[in-house]
Amino acid sequence: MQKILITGAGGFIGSHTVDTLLAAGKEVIGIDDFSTGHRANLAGAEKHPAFTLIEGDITAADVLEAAVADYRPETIVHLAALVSVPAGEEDPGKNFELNVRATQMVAEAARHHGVQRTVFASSAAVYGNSTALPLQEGGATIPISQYGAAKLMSEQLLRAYATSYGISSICFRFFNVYGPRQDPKSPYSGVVSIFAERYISGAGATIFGDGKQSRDFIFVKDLARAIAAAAGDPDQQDGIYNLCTGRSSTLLDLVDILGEAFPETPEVQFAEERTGDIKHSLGNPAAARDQLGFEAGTSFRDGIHALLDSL
Ligand code: UD2
Repeated sequence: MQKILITGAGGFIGSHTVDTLLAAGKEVIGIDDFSTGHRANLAGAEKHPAFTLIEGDITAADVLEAAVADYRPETIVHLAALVSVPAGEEDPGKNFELNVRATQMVAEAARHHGVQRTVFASSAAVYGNSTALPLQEGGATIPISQYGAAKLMSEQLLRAYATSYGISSICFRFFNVYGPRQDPKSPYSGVVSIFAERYISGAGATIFGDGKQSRDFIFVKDLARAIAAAAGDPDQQDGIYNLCTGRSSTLLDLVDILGEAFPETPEVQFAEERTGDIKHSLGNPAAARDQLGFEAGTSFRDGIHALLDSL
């Protein structure tokens, strides 16, 4: 049975990836220190005989090395991270530790123990403020945050490990991911989970700006399917790929869909635009479609309803 080790297994994206890999018949070794992930996210996985959980911090001496030496996975999926742009601005040292040095530790553990491939969670933040929409993998990468810079450095490190040591590398640039298990209470949570939680509790939502800002919102289970395929299918091609839908949705679209589901909710409020916000973000999904056969099939409406059903 193919063995896949996954860092950040208890996180929002990690736990869906674990579930998808287990459903595909893989043996999964998950590592998480539950600093931001939640053990409850792994409730289903922990009942599965092919799942092993290691509780630990991957940047602590030997945690990762020992896990990779013990289990000898074919692939490492590296999702553990300091997970947001604002968190990286608040603590650049921690950002570097978790979003660059940890990647290097993953790559070294891979090199020492014959791992064949790494799959890495990068971000659309590597594109910075580019307005050349839709964003393409070959376009300019000029990050404007500690977080974006670290993700770009990690992509480059993994690419260098591929050329120097032949460890296959697939890096995914996530766009705006939403869906079940994204913690709405985190100050860094995405707008979809914040608004869903507010509508469910009967409170109105506040839009920063005019609501016409748009994002490429991708449903987490679609994203997890792409990650799991990259991890489990050796025929998938090395490279850097956007994980996005290629479809643009505004915040006004979001409140329309939520408003239909909760007609009694108070009118949405409008407030000052958030400093540093970009107006539009949209990815080009062609490379992932053409080279990996991946398509994010879930419509925004269906994804929002799936999220609401999970709450
Ligand atoms: C996302 C990431 C950010 C970075 C960036 C890269 C999250 C939470 N943020 O920022 O870390 O990776 O992408 O491009 O994943 N908004 C409201 N009301 C609220 C909350 C948000 O109007 O209560 C607005 C917000 O001002 C923005 C839009 O919703 O215009 C989307 O906000 P977001 O934080 O979900 O995502 P984004 O793309 O700004």
